[in-house]
Amino acid sequence: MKKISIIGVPMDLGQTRRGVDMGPSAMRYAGVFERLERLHYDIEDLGDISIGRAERSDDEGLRLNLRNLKAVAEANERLAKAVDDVIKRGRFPLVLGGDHSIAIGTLAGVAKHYKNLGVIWYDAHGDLNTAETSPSGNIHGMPLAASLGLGHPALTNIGGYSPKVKPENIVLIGVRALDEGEKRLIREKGIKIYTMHEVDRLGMTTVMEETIAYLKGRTDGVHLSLDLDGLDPHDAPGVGTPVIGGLTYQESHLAMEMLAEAQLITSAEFVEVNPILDERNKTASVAVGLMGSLFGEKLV
Ligand code: 5AB
Ligand code: MN
Ligand code: MN
Ligand code: MN
Repeated sequence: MKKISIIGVPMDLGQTRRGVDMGPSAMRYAGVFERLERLHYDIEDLGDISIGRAERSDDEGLRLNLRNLKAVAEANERLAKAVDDVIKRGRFPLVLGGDHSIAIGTLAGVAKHYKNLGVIWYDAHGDLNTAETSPSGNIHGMPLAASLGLGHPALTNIGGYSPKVKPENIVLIGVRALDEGEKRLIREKGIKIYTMHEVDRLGMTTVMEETIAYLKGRTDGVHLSLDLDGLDPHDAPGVGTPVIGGLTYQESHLAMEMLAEAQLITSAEFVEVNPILDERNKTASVAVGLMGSLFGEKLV
């Protein structure tokens, strides 16, 4: 029986919209624990990682184009440790965000347990910026680059090692908003990507069949990093950086169901839920529903 440990990460320092720190509470309120318990998992909730506070004048971070660098790095070190402990205890880490900068810490905790960790990045964005290419200085746009070993050492060396993941072990799904530097990086490193164009042309069934076949052959564990803004804002309005033309609720459930069937995923995080921007906790509920499908919930 799968044993799941929930870790909340009330992080909002990786971007500038307040409220995403309440994401873990919103997903708990939407019933994540009960939902998975009903599927007969051994489930525990470890509570929240402490985040610290933004420095009043974050001069260093702003000079580097890395807003709140110190606080983000410190929280990610704590998260990496917590995730590492969960895996050492033979349990599945389920991380609830918080903004996407926390993927740096999650991956730092996960990747040391695998020789060839795969990553599915389900997101409207590539999150492949560094301070040099970022138009915003927001670290939530940088976690995948940092995990590849690109960017400031305070981010790339979380957990005391780098890189966490190889470019050929990554699959991006749902992408529809990339900065120029990110496009260059994807081309240079040959990162596998299903933009909305490919999802529309091939259909989600083929996208997931190909993704699963691709990762099954080359990885010994796969982390799912699901940014709720990968979904269309119609289905997931409570996110800080919505982009029109996204993945539907149905496509997303299908993707999770196919991952469940393939028994591919060994760790997961659901990020960027912002209850202040949401409609009656809709986005948190959608997130919890997707977790249900990921963990094997069936309609009949
Ligand atoms: B998210 C943008 N590329 O770097 C940047 O929500 C947006 O974790 C990043 O995917 C969005 O600021 C980060 C313009
Ligand atoms: Mn995003
Ligand atoms: Mn993201
Ligand atoms: Mn976002």
